[in-house]
Amino acid sequence: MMKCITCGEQYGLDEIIYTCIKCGSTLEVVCRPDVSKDIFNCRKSTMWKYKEFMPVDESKIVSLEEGGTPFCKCQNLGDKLGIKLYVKVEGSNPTGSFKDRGMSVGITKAVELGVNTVGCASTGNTSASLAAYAARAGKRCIVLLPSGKVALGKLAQAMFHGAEVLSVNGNFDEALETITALALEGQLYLLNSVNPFRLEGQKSIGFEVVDDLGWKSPDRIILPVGNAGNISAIWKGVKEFHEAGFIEDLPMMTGIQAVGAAPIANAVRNGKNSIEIVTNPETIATAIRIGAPVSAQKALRAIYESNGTAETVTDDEILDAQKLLARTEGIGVEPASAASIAGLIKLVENEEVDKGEQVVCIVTGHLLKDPNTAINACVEPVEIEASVEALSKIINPR
Ligand code: AN7
Repeated sequence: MMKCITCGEQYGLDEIIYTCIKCGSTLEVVCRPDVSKDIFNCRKSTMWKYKEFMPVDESKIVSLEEGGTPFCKCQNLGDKLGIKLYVKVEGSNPTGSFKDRGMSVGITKAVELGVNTVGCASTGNTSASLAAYAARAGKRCIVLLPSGKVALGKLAQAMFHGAEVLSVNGNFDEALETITALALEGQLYLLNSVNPFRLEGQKSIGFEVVDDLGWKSPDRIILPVGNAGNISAIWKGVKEFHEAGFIEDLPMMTGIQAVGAAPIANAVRNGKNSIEIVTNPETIATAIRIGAPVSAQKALRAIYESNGTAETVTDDEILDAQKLLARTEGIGVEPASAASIAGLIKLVENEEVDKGEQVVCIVTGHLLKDPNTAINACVEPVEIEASVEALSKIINPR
């Protein structure tokens, strides 16, 4: 069943509904399979390894083998910061971001429901992912993007996979409001993260982190927060495995936002249980350029219940962290993803993260999602003649 997180009203899993009819709050899927974790042994390393925890019909699964992403120990950066650091590389998913986990479940649900048209508003990655999974399932796909504010790689993906791409004169929040209204008229099935089935897929990040650590929770999970679906999903995942008795402890959920788009971090700083909408969100990390996150309430619960926190970072801090991760660990991520590393650095400096803590940073999207930002951060290659002499002069100047 689905359940309202505020008033507890219950709904069937095959109702097409995005928010509570009684009180307007967000919904979540309740999923409590009675299984042993031994069933996961010997299964292929994709997020469907945990299929008993996914509330869809197994025979209808639409998958590109998402999940099972690298869990890299980062000794260089960890030593530098005085912590034990792991990075979960979500850029290694089929379309290059964590959204694929949510879309696999979301599109499977669309197939179960028998809808013909799916849609989303997006800062880019959601649309790239939806376009690919909709193509695989043979569904018509409509995406609304904030004009001029979507990184090139993501735009290329959405168009190339055959989505009908519309550029909205406005920001992400306005685009989402528009397409939500269309969905409520029944014109398409909405696959933004307000759709609780999206979060069911994304909770598998939490499953994998504790599985990767040998059925132990890390001290802390740090991730970028935009529409606030992912932090809510990961918290749901680790809690489900905790309730199932697979792990004994829970991580402190720590969300990072850009200074210019920080409704959640602002609320946490002031100890508030609700957000104030940011009307003109701005950051170079266009993926998280969001002022009215739909899962704000779930995210705030995750942070408070887990004794976690939230922090803001500047665009310069994001770009510095992006380069640091690329050059000390070889992991290339897009700016929004680097916010998790920038936030970690800040929290270590402020002594909010303790020395020796075991920290997992979720890096959410691949470097090449935003090629312009990457190129702009570098100097152009030196041009030389095609001769050994010219080359050795450059690489070994005397
Ligand atoms: C790389 O694609 O909202 O807090 O429309 O692409 O769950 O929203 C993207 C979000 C972090 C924030 N990192 O996750 C979209 C969109 C990357 C992202 C986030 C996004 P949420």
